[in-house]
Amino acid sequence: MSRRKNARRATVASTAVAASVALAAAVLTAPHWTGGTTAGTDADLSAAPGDLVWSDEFDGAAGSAPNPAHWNHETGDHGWGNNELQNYTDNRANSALDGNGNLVITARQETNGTYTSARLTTQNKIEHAYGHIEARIKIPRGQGIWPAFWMLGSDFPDTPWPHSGEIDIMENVGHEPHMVHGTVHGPGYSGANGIGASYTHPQGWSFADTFHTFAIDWSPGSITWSVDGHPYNTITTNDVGTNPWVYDQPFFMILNVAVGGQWPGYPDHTTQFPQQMTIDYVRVYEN
Ligand SMILES: [Ca+2]
Repeated sequence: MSRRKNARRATVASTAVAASVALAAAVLTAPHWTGGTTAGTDADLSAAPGDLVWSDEFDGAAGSAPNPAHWNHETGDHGWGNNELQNYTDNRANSALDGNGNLVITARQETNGTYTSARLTTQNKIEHAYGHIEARIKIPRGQGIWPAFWMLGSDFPDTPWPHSGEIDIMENVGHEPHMVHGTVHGPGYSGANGIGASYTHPQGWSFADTFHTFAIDWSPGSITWSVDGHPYNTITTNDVGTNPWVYDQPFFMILNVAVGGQWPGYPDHTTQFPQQMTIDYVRVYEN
């Protein structure tokens, strides 16, 4: 297991104007990436999860909406603080169950050249502190495509980002098809100074080729990231130094596919649309 701190860009966390401004400033001052890779050679598996306390298995009729008791749509085309291109919609063309037990988020290039996609959150519906939080996902692919499974503190936006806390369970940028990233952003360590690590596919294959499970094991003062049961990074209160540890509170979950942005760059002639992120389930277990 390798452990490192990567400087990297912020994930957008903003629906509030004030938070957008703050986040945009953080992002714009953080235009470099100095991260490295973590080989997927860990032999030990995550601790066995405890009782399942919540899940969405995404069972339902093809074309139906994700369960509104669990999921909100966040919509808009304002760039989300990262100069992203997509307009997030609540149209079934951008998010729907597939009838085979999956939620599919589809990023499309529309006939007028613009991009649409979807961003779903569990805010004010499903919020948890601690446990084993896992999703089984087949990510999309391509330059400028940016899928993510992540969380924000439930007090956002009343508590502005990054003081609200952000836990990125899985992010991928299309120009790194063999790599995923796990990161926390908090006060004093956000944007370029977010703390995290990356995990490289053990065979060097694209994560978009098949389903993978992306998880955190989260307990007071500690978060461990894993892919397919292989832990690859642990961050504890020691890692944030004198900065606040803001992860001892409930968080809500987010699933989205962004198109373009400072970190992933932008689609080019190699990028094919539509692109789909297929989510088999999201599960929360007690630790
Ligand atoms: Ca399923």
